[in-house]
Amino acid sequence: MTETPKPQDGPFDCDVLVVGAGFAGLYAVYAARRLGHSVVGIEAGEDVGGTWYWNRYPGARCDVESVDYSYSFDAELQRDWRWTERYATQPEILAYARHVADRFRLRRHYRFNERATAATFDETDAAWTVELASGDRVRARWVIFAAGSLSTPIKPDIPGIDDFAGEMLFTARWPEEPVSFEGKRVGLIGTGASGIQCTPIIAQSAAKLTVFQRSPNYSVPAFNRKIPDDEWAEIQASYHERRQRSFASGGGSPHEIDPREVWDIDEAEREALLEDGWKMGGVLFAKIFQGQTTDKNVNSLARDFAEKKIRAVLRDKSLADDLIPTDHAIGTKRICTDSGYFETFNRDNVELVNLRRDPITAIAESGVRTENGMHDLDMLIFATGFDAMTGTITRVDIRGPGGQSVAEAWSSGPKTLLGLMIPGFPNLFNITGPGSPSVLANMILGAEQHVNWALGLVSAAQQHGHTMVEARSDAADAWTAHVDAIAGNTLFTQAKSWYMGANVEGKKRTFMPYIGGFAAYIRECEQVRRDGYKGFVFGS
Ligand code: N01
Repeated sequence: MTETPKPQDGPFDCDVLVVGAGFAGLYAVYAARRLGHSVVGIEAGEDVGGTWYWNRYPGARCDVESVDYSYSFDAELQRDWRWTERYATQPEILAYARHVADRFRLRRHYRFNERATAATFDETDAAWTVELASGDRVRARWVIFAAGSLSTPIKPDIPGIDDFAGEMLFTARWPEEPVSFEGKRVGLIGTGASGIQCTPIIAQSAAKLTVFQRSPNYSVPAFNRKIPDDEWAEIQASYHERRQRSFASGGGSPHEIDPREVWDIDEAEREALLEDGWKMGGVLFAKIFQGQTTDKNVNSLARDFAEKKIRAVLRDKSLADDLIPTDHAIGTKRICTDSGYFETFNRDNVELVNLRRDPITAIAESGVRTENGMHDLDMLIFATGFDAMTGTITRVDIRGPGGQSVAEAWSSGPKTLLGLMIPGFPNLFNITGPGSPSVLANMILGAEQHVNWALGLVSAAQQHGHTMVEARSDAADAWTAHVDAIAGNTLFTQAKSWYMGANVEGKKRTFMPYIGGFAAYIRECEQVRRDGYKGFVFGS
């Protein structure tokens, strides 16, 4: 069994190549090895952690509760790792990823500081040859691409961006060494989840923080807190059942929407449910009533409630008008999870620049120039998002036997079967990609399910003496149309979100994740398996 990949002149062989050492990649290495495959992993970062390795900006925290946003595959790991807070911070999640890597001895499979740049499939011996940035190559029969859904940050195309003479930082590539804001005039461009999480922390010590906002976002407080021992004991006692509920849920955590028709609930109780939902914190506020993201009237209940909450913390009414979204139904862009975001704008050292009224014209040596004037800065931070879901895989020049690249195959939008395989690209599995619940569900449980299902397909192929599996084009068409149709019944397609590819110039507008729910997706996958992997073609 190949365990420790060694740099060498020629390509080295393995059964399974895993791209990425985030939670999906680590699990893929673990699970493939457990099945007896020889496994090689490559990872662009210096160490494991993926998203949580790169996004180490101050205030970074998960918006899924720690006890749910963690692996379920090993009961002892689940028992031994003690989460300290309801929503874990980036350092704690990174420490967890490192613990998992140590505990299951996963690092030895990996080459770190290494990136896949291209891959070609040789049909004669049914293997991928993957080119690495170092110049080395890996040959693998199966490739599990687990490089993340939000892993290609966008550097905005603002004139003069490289002229800025002060410190320039990206939340998605935050340095490991401490960054001081003390006494500095800091500018922040971007008010998505990343910008919203770091704003309050920067404001605490910066001389001045200028937040450049193009689109306001809904954000719900995290109501974060320590997990006391008695609560931890209760969680431990019912962890198995909690996991079962997560796998049977819409979003991969043990929370479900009230089953009643909303208009059958009287107003006082609706208000109480909204208050409870608000106190649940973060994204869970999108899951209070049936129809909340499909019916504008139901959505307005949550929207009006959120607006009242935001207005209540802001002293200046015109600031509230600027900070409250008016362009999308609440929850149709990912609701942010904050710790004191709106309150921060009550501080004297914080200024909001509404770019819809006063757009950026250029970045200069000394700061950001908007139509109304110059904002002099010592530090400029970009929290400007990602080429989500398709950006990372399409940047690798992966070419199937027909010679077409993934980027070319997806030029009019991603096409997949179950989100896992792309027609024309045999033996390649994409984890939490478009066509899967991906970012709409708990990413760790999603990754476990994907990897298990993909490796099940590999085992099925092997049992029958096959060396190749591919998604049939018509089956992928049907799945993609199904993914599209479900999204079309919701309000999500009306928001200019990264789910829709709307944040990237020229990207095809299509709702990328499967929005039918985590449990429904698992049922679909299981049905396909029971039907003898219907829609997949085996070959040798
Ligand atoms: O990125 P975003 P993010 N000039 O795309 C603005 C997850 N996440 O990193 O909306 C000015 O949401 C852009 O403006 P607009 C989570 O799933 C989770 O914050 O295009 N502004 C927007 O405000 C999240 O949804 C957590 O008008 C420009 C911002 O940059 C996803 O990652 C924490 C601009 C980008 O927001 C992405 O979040 C962090 C320009 N040229 C992230 N270009 C948790 O809490 C872009 N913008 C777990």
